[in-house]
Amino acid sequence: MAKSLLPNIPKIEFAGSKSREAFTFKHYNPTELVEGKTMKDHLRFSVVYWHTMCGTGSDMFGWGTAVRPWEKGTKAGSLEQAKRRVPAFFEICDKLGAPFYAFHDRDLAPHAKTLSESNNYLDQIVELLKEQMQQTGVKLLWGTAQNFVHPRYMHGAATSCNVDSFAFAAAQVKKAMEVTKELDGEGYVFWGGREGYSTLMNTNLKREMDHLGAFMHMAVDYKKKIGFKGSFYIEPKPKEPTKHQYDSDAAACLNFLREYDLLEHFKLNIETNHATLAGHTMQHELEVASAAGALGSIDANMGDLFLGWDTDQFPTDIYLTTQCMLTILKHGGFTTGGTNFDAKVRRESFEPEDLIHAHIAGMDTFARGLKIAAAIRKDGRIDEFVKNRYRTWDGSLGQKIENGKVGFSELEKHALKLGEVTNLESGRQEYLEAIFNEFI
Ligand code: XLS
Ligand code: NI
Ligand code: NI
Repeated sequence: MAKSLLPNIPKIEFAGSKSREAFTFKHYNPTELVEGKTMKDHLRFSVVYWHTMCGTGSDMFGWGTAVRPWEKGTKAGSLEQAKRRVPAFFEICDKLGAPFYAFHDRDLAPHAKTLSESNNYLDQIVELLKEQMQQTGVKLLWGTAQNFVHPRYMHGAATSCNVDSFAFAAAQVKKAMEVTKELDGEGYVFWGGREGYSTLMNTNLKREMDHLGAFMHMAVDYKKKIGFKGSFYIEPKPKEPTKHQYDSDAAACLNFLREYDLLEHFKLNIETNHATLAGHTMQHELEVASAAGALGSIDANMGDLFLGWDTDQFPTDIYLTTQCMLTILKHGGFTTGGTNFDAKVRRESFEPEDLIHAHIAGMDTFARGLKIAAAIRKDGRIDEFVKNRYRTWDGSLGQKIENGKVGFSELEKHALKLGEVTNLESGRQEYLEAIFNEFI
């Protein structure tokens, strides 16, 4: 056994809601059955490499604050630093009992001077990942390419005005897909961090969207070519870093996928803070994705509604996680997707143990959300109300409309006969909100 890099952190076990021990789960009990399936299989928790290993706590106004003993003596941005992070990361996943993780190519291994050298760095880290995955049993939920940090992507990657940047992005995604396949990843994510614009003055929107469509088709072709069986996801986000991103929300992504004939190849990876930046609730985005049969995975975090940017906080709001789990359960649960903590500790939470507290908080909050959602479903009053609310549609007229058997003329005849609509009923929002609260 290698030496522990977090010697003060025990293996985190379920201790029940009465426990006062910090390093225990109060609600996440991986083997507990909910609706006939274990919590572990429902939630499919995943730890992200980028925030967890590479987050320094720096912001626009201040240097990094994070203390990471495993990096001691290494140079920032060096391959040696990247290598030191690997065992620390898997120790964290292992101690949390998180079954999955996710990465960007360039947060595993640093940028090098040339593409082939960068690929070589990545290959060296992939070997270490394989060893750790083997030892711990932690699996890869998804991989992705970081096509937004380097200056070559200043105008975008797949939507750059410069064709060489497009080619570079393609090469990077190609390699990231190969690596994801090599590590048996269950999915691959596309998040277009710079696929948008900062002003329309200099932008040919139509041409950029066409290029993005072409890029995605190339990715689909390459997926087939290498026999990668995982799911492809697009992750919507409306802005930041650009003023407007083309994948702005679930509806915009679905329209893009339909317009470019890509819908059958992609699902969505929905992130809470991105939903709120788009002016939607997380549950709205999940419902839109689910309605199109495209709910794939979630980036579990939450934002601060007083701040206008992606604060990527750990999800600790029980209302939020209950709403998420209600929609996810209704959708039939995850298949290749999971609950991926795309979240970072606050700048002031600078100690290694804060990474553990943060994940315990997120995992317990989702476990509670799952249990509460299951209880609300079992109670059935809310579902029954919704079903009943539409019951006029179950009558002969409603059925004719739903089956495309009538048009405006027949409906006019019906309306003339009615004189007025006299059977309207209350929406009972406050009553339903009170029922929801009974279970919180
Ligand atoms: C950034 C995104 C990013 C994606 C993966 O806001 O959430 O981290 O999840 O590229
Ligand atoms: Ni994300
Ligand atoms: Ni984000």
